Amino acid sequence: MTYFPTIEKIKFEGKETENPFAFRYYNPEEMVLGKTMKDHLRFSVAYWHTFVNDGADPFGQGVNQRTWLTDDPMKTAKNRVEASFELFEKLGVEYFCFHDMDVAPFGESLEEFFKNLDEIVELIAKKMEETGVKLLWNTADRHSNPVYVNGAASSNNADVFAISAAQVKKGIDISKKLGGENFVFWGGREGYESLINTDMKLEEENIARLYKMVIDYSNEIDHGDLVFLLEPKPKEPMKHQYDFDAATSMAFLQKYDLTDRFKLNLEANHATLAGHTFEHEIQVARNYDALGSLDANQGDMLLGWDTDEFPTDLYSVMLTIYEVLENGGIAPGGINFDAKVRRTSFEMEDLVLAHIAGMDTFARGLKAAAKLKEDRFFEKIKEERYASYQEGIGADILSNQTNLKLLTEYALKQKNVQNKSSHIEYIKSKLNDYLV
Ligand code: XUL
Ligand code: CO
Repeated sequence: MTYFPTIEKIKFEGKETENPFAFRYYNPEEMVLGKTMKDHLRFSVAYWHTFVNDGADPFGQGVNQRTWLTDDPMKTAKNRVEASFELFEKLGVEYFCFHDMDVAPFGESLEEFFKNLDEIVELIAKKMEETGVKLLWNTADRHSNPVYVNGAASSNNADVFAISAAQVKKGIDISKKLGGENFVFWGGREGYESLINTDMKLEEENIARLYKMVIDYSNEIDHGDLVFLLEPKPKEPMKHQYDFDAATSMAFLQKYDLTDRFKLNLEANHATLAGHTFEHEIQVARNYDALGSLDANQGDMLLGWDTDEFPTDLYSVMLTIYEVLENGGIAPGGINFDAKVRRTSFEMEDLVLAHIAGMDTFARGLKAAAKLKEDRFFEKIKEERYASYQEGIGADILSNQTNLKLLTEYALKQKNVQNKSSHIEYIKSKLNDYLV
């Protein structure tokens, strides 16, 4: 049985090819800065957008043509597993990510959900073994079930806190069984609508309590290498999300002493919703030594919500991958396409075309970023710009050998302080050269 009968294994054919089902830039084994493209990029497919999303929006029903759908939810879930591994192999993507709710139907109760999960996870394990595809991360969906209407670990209802904990425990058990490298917490409904009825301090403390339990449990079951990732997002679904952006999330992790086991999973569209660029968020994470993994997508500045489009904006991707290179790589994280096809791209083949577009954009971005690094493009600019810290008073400041009194003495002697122009327009036009 094949779910993508018209699709062969996608090959690299180079940029001149007219074949839409070929890579024009992504050449997995090609070496870039001493490492294969595939090892730099560690691509992952997001199960929810690719195998579950039906294309419905608030104004219309699902439109996506999907060959795995049946009337029986368990049968559909099994078909999806088969279809997903077929797609991973055809794309040559070695990682995938899923929420518990993506892979198995909830049924009538938590107990039934766990039973369904066990059955499907068994099948996933078999397919992983057969294909060598690995689990980048899994997560517990603690936002779609109506029980989470007031939050999960941040709920005012302690019973809900317990249910959310049980779902997370199951998720970590699944991670252990499947050899997951990371485990994500995106606080889908961890936030609030109004302070009028919200004990924000208690809610945040409770989230931290859950994370302490999570660390303890992973150690207890001998899964202590698992990296936990907090995924910031400023809004949607909640008006105020607690993990607003990278800096807010780091403050939380530091306050509750969680930085040993927790890093960040950063997403491009979440960055722009927070009023930041993706590269800003990555740089913040790097400053804290906390870059974990990336959810690759792009938003639409004209819309202002989380559109989760496949990443095709080369400029932004180039700067993103530059940050990854500066980080010394992204492993054990990866580049997960947390992206969905537009509603008008409803055919099965669009799932393939969209991933090829994202992979090719990242491959091209990688090459441009590697050239920037080889040329020491940004380093040279920054070395010159911060040269005043290399000697004299600047060197004293950097080596902490001065104080307010000494600096005042120095300042009073400076009669003619000169600043230099940044020539930022020239720099931007030179940067454009890396894209052509
Ligand atoms: C939601 C989002 C999630 C997380 C995993 O905006 O990005 O899919 O990546 O829960
Ligand atoms: Co995401």
